Amino acid sequence: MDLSSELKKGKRGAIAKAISIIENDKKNARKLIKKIFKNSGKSVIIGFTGPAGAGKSSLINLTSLHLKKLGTKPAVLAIDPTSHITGGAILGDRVRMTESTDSGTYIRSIATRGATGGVSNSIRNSIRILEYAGFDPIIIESVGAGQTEVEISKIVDITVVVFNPHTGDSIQTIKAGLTEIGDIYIVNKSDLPGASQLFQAVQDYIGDSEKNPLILKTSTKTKKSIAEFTNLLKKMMTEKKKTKKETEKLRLESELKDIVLNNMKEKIDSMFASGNTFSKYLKQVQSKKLDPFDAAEKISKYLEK
Ligand SMILES: Nc1nc2c(ncn2[C@@H]2O[C@H](COP(=O)(O)OP(=O)(O)OP(=O)(O)O)[C@@H](O)[C@H]2O)c(=O)[nH]1
Ligand SMILES: [Mg+2]
Repeated sequence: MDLSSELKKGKRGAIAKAISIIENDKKNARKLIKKIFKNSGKSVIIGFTGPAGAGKSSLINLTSLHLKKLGTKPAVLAIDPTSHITGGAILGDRVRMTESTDSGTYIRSIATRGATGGVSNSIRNSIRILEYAGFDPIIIESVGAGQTEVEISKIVDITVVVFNPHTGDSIQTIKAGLTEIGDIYIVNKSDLPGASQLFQAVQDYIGDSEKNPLILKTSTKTKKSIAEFTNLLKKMMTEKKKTKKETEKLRLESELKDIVLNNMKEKIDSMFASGNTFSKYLKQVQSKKLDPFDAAEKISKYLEK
């Protein structure tokens, strides 16, 4: 049986294989996406982001269980879980997420470091794989920092930002841009001292935000507000479904632009690397036989071929 029909049945082995193809095998990834593209773009994508160790995985674990009880079929993609200091986080994630794994939530770590063709490319297509396998919502966990984060925020429908009172840099992180992206802000580890002050600080920082996001205090230890949070998410999912078709159109527009830009960049890079065309015109410019504008135009014509 071929991979896409195994995927359709939600077979775990097939999902793992398909995502590996997406990550490592450009040619076959393209073939696979061709088969499954048609009905994609319907599942709601929820992003959990925030500083390392804030409790994202623990929260996702409990939330997935609740979401399942509410009749949905969640899957989780953890992005670059080894990218921060503690390392070994993949194992940590597996341990912390075992509960939801046992209940049938699919969890997968994907690396974006060194990924070819852009970070979002592999995330977008991994989402398509999970969607084809019947999952909705698809939860993306990422440590809130840098370019990856910006790219992820273009892909998700609902953004949950998680803070905790134990990271000294929390307020710094709040200032550093996370205030703009959240639909829901979580002050996790509310069982620990400092949670109320942090809650207040978050409220102060995002109080004027246009999105008018919600702020909740949770604890995965005492399970405080977990059910409330999940119900809220479920409600938001229903709302986002209504506009998903339009959102998907815009996303496809930016994806197509990304791919075209990327293809052009590859072409240009390989032209620079191979030397022939570029150095031919460069020499003519350097010997003043050709001006730079004419040379650039000729090079562009060459690239169009
Ligand atoms: N006291 C307390 N500890 C928590 C709570 N939630 C998570 N933790 C602990 O905080 C640590 C980090 O939790 P994770 O869920 O792995 O946090 P994370 O944000 O996914 O971390 P990274 O993926 O490594 O960035 C673990 O030791 C958890 O047991 C909470 O509500 N209260
Ligand atoms: Mg984690």
